[in-house]
Amino acid sequence: QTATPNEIMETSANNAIQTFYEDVIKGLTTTPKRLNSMYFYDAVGDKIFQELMDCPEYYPTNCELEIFKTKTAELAQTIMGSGDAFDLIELGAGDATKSSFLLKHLQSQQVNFTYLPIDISANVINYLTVKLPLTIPGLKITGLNGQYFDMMKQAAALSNRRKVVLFMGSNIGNMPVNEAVEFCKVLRNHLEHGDMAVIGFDLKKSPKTILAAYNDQGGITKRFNLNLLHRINRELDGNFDVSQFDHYATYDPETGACKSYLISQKEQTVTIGNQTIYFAKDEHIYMEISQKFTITQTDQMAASSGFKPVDRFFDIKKWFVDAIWVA
Ligand code: AVI
Repeated sequence: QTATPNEIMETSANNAIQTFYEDVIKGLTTTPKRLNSMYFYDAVGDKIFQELMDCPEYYPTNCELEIFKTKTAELAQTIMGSGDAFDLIELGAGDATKSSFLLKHLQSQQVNFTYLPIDISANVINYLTVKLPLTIPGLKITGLNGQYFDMMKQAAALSNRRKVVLFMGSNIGNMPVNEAVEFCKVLRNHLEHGDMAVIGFDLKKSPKTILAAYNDQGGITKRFNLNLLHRINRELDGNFDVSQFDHYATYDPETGACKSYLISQKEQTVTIGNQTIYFAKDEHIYMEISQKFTITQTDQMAASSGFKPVDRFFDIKKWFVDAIWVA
């Protein structure tokens, strides 16, 4: 018997919940406790992240937006290479606010390219495939809904044109450095010689500026972190008393690691499904790393994953870089 589309959707939703549950239990039963920041982004988390991007202390979004707004022509020139038709793939496209500046420019110059946004959210892909051709008439777009590398395989199967991959927003900083190198190696393995990657890195700067961005006065980052506990309550039958956890952010200027934690305000137990988790007073849950880089480190990362750095674009303050690598 073949499954109906509804049954297939239900099964994959159940699998996602099961994986979420297993990851949460595994993370909260190891020492020190940890949760994976990729689970920040449910519908509520997406909204809080939007608020965060608009808050005065959170600078990375504005810096990269400035690069895409003011260096559009140079960026376009670099990625166009010899001018042959190419595929522009964006990993984790979101609402494509920043990349839209590049897309508009390429379209206005009648460059022959297809935009392939990849996102884990079907909503995002549906929205982009409807909205972008309205705001950028004539844009060729093929949305791909799924995991990055599964979708890159699909993109390779769709055409043998040269590929340019955008991986922006300093998303690479949410992996520990060794995992980020592994990620870039896998990315390289999904590309052909001559393909390109445009990678957004948040750079080392005044530790106070960095810490303020991850410990904003309005408490948006705190809500962003605590939302994961609410999400566990909502989706995994948890009973976190969220008011008994506080947000704590650190930045280490030596390593460039900005880390956030939730701290248990008292001795307490929490149940999630049929598991009981004990928290000592002041015990922490490690939530997220947002790694900051030097230019030398970005070049080293390119070299150790099989890319050659060929160009870079900075914002005016040099707080952020979009590095251009060739495979
Ligand atoms: C998505 N990512 C690059 C953000 C960052 O800056 O690490 C997520 C974030 N976490 C706290 N504030 C923003």
